[in-house]
This record gives sequence, structure tokens and C-alpha cells, in this order.
Amino acid sequence: MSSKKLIDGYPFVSYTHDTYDAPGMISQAASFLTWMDKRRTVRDFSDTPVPKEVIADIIRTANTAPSGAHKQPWTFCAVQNPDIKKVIREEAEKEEYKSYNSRMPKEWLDDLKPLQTDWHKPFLEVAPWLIILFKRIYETDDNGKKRNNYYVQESAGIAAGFLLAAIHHAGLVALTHTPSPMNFLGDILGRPDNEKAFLLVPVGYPAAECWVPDIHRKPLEEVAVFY
Ligand code: IYR
Repeated sequence: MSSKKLIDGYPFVSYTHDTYDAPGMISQAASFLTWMDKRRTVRDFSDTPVPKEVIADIIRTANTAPSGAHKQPWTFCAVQNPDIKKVIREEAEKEEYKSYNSRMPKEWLDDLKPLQTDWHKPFLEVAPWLIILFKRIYETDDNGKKRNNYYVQESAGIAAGFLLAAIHHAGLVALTHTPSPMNFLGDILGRPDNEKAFLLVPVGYPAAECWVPDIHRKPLEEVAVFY
């Protein structure tokens, strides 16, 4: 049963949450790890359609992410229109061509070799959906006054994590794509000045033949320090 009260005039609701005893927790944590560890970044997509309602719920899930002062400083643009996807691909490939051929230093190109990426981005047209996450730097209030958002980068990053987990949970795959610079996305989608493209995420089924690099995650000892 939920109950409500005012604290200093502001509404609060009582909160309860599923909790577990130690063995239950151990089992929950381990099974979530096993399941999350199956997620891989994919570049070989199928063009099989995905219902809009699924994408809507994935975005609703990302929208549950915590954010600075609960400003939810994000806008998710979901594109399935083939004409728009084509323009996004063309513009992304223009930038990526420049990046791979002149902007990225040799060290960076060498670091990417195990992933075998290049400037060609066919997945931007093949994947049934492109979700473009825009971070919202500021809001404009009713009087036209700019109000800054807080921890925008962190908030957008956490929302992106939730988005990827929701995609994985729906049995779909995604790519965290960051064509650089990304300003062309705001232009193509006609986004307002307070929104800056943060991440481009193609979403869909994996292709019938789908290859991912045989890379491995660092062991706990390398990424965690217990005090
Ligand atoms: N944005 C380019 C290059 C690229 C950069 C990193 I760091 C990657 O992890 C993968 C690719 C591209 O999308 O190809």
C-alpha cells in the first residue's frame, strides 16, 4: 500500500522494493550478470521490421534513468523512415570518411583494427530503427528564460545504458555509434538549439550471419578495488 505526505510542502510517496535474503541476492546478481554479459555490440543487422511499440517501451525504459535534479535532459528521436535513414547514412559516411582518412591519428586507427570498423556505415540504412539520443543542455521556461540542466553528460550516459539494457531485454541488438562530429543529426532531424546529439543507436535483429570481434571483458580484479 502506498502512502503520501508533504515534506516542507513537497509531495513524497512511501517506497517499497523487492528485497532478497543473501542467497536470493547472490542468485539474482549472478543471473543478471550472466544475462548482461551476453550483450554484444553488433554491426551486422537484419532489416526485419521491429514494431514501433517495442521501440516506444525501450525509450520509456531509458526515460526511467536517474538525472540531475530530475530534469531528464534528453530527447530520443526514433527514425524508421528510409529516406531519413538514407540521409543520415550519407552524412555520417562523409564525416567518417574524413575521420578515417585524415582526422584520426595512427594510434587510434591501430586501436580500432581488432574491431575492423571503417567509414562504411550500411547498418544506418539496414537496421529497422535508429534511435538518436540528444542531450538537452538547457530548457527555456514560460517567460523565455534559459534554465540550465545539471550533469547533462552523466544523465544522458546513464539513460543510454538503460536504453542498451532494454534493447537487450527485448531480444534485439544495438550499436553505440558516435559519428564525429555529430552536428549533422540535429540539422537533419530539425532539433532545437538546446539539443546536442549524444549517441546514435541502430536497433534491430542481428543478421542471419552476424560476426562480432572475439574480444573479452576485463576480469573483476582489473576493474574493481575493494577496501
Ligand atoms: N566513430 C568511428 C570510429 C570509432 C571509434 C571508436 I572509440 C570505436 O569504438 C569504434 C569506432 C566509427 O563509428 O567507425
